[in-house]
Amino acid sequence: LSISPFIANLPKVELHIHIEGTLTPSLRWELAHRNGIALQYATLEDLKASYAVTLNHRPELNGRQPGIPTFLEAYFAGCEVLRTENDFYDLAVAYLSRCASMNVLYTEPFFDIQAHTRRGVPAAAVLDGYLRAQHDAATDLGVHSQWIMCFLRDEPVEEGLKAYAEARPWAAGNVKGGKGLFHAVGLASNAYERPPMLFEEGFALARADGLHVTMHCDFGQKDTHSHIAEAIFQVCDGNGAERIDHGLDAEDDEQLWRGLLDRNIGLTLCPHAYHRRTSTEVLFPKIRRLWERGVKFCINSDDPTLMHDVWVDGNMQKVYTYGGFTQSEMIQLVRNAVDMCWAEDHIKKVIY
Ligand code: ES4
Ligand code: ZN
Repeated sequence: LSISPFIANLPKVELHIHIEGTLTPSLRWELAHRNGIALQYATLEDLKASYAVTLNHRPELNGRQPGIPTFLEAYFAGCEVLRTENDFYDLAVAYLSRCASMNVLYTEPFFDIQAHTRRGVPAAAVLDGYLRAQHDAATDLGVHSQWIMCFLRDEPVEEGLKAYAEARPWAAGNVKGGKGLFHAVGLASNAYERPPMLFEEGFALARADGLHVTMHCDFGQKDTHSHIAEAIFQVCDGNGAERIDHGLDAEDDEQLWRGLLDRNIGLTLCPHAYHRRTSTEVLFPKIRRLWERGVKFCINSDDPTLMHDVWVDGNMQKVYTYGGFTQSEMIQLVRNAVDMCWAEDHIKKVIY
């Protein structure tokens, strides 16, 4: 599916992208070499080929094809080469430069601090690398970003709280002396039997610091409807999350989509991620029905390098081509992202 000039030229905002899911095979190869890390692939071509066979993660099956990693295993395996502040800087600058080339003017990338600290990487290496990239991309490329610290929901809650305490000096909000890298917390990784309410204490700490709260409710997960119900009605002292990442399963449950409408909670959808395992005929009418009901959502990429190199422009192209969205509706989808984002007003105004 090639990207039309209309989609390519559209000013964009991306609200659902994991920075670790933007690591290209080429940069991974380069960082492995730089850090003296042996990869299990003999050549860059072999490494690239390994990206074509990543399975979706289906932990409920507790089974897999031998030798082929689940999606999240591949995602965390890629992280291994990220060791120094410069590595994290290079990863982030590569993504933010790509934003410039796609006319993404503003982005809110997720980062998984625990994916690195649990390997012995100092939190400061991760956070200072991203902070420097955030600054340089805004100054040099005009690409502004406000980042989102995710709790790894399949790790113990206590580990998440420790990670938050470590990352807190880099927060925005009302954290005194905060360096301003991230202005929200999220909830990522394997949702299997890990409902949002388990992390209520983490959300409360973040809210007390003046940060925003969002959380993943992955499409097609076990207990997906009850996870979405928690995210809408229960978390944050019953106020609900400010956004939900994915949340597409709300479409076939009236109580849930009405809850999204009533509470003005927007969804950050990633159509290509679902399209990998859902037919065009099922997926795009589903997205269209959400639109017809007035549920607010925007279009994003999730983990582009682990998902066939389909970036936010490719995701928007899919909605345009397969979803029957007009040009003015595509523009409205970008406006939704602007509306849902947590940028300061002067940044929002520049976009639309
Ligand atoms: C993720 Cl739950 C999930 N889905 C896709 N990418 C991810 N990265 C971290 N958690
Ligand atoms: Zn995601």
